[in-house]
Amino acid sequence: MKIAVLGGDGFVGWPTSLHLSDAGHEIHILDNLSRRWIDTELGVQSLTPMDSIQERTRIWHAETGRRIHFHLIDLAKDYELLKGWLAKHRPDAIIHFAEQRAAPYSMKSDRHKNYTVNNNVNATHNLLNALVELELDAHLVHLGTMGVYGYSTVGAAIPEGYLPVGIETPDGRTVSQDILYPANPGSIYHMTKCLDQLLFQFYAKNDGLRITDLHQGIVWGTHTEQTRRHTQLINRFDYDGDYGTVLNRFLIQAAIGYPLTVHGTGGQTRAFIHIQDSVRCIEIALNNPPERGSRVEIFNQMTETHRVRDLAELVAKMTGAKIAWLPNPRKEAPENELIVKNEKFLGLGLAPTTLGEGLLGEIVDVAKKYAYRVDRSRVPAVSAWTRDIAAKVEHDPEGKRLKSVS
Ligand code: USQ
Repeated sequence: MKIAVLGGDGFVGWPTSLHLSDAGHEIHILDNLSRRWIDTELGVQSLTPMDSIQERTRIWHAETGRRIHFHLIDLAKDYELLKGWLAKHRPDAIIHFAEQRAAPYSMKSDRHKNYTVNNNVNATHNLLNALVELELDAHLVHLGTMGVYGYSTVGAAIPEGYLPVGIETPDGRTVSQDILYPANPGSIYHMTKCLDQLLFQFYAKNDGLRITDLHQGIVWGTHTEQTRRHTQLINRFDYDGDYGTVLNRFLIQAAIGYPLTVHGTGGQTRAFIHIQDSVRCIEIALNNPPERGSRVEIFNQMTETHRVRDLAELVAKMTGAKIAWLPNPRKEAPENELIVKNEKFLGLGLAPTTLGEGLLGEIVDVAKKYAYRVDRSRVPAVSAWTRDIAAKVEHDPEGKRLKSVS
């Protein structure tokens, strides 16, 4: 297949591009490199040293003989450029990762809220609009989030996108219908993914677009089979308070002797998936497109759920790290249960990589190798969800006074 990977320079986009290129597909990365600019804005860098996208693709070609093409395009701002590219290349499938993906970054200030909404919603809408205009029947696979469901404790499993409901009619009958599971975003970032869902519903219904939405959990790990092949193919690895995600952060913190930053009681339960499984799921989704005219296909892309404090205790036990119990910078339930259905990927052959498989130690080793690149002052999460909360997030785990960014 000819596949356009929008946002193919990012944390999941890059290993996905390599994985699909390795499988023999023709890969075109479209990216505005915004994630690299955000590193510059925040004054942080990936734990792992990343080469330019051109250099990465050159190394891939030298290693494998396969070409990955790169096109510098801003989906949210350059509609005509995007449309022109799609008209010229007419890909068979499109994978859409091209969105600002960090909840803390999206909550930093009014400017960051505006940026996240404008960037994410415009990118998605420009893409859908162009597909219709060009009568391009490419299968669109979008990277969504488990966060669209919220993390409330209702005691029942979260279905894969749709909830069957019974509605009473005036004459006393009950009619059944599948509705999108009620959206319950916990940040501006997560809210944009809820808005994406509505855009997908409309365009699938009105124009027959073939769309798969992957509701992904928190990704952990850094290497995949392909990124291991050469030091310059290495994936990015975020550790800072805005872009680092919880389990990877704990592992890096353990590697540099920094107290593990548990927010609140650590009673938050979240869904997780290893990066290797993430790229496999995307391939499975690509190979199982919905029919034209059918509803948006939704998969829960996760393999296990864990409570934050259990993860901290596991990492502490494994490495001897200390745990810091911190005021939570986010507005979120202090404790929640989470049961998630993921039978669709399992039924299509996904064999989950779980926490018990020795990969935690590998990540600590990667973190130790590059520990000299870590700026400890960028480890604390200082983006507060409200002004009231900002006033409480005053000190970092090492006792230094923090300045809230908002
Ligand atoms: N947390 C800590 N300590 C930390 C960092 C986070 O206790 O040092 C807590 C947070 O308060 C939260 C939980 O861990 O309760 C998860 O935070 P996270 O930063 O790992 O994940 P989140 O903000 O939800 O976002 C990440 C990705 C996002 C993806 C989402 C999937 O950045 O792109 O959509 O995970 S999900 O969480 O299932 O919605």
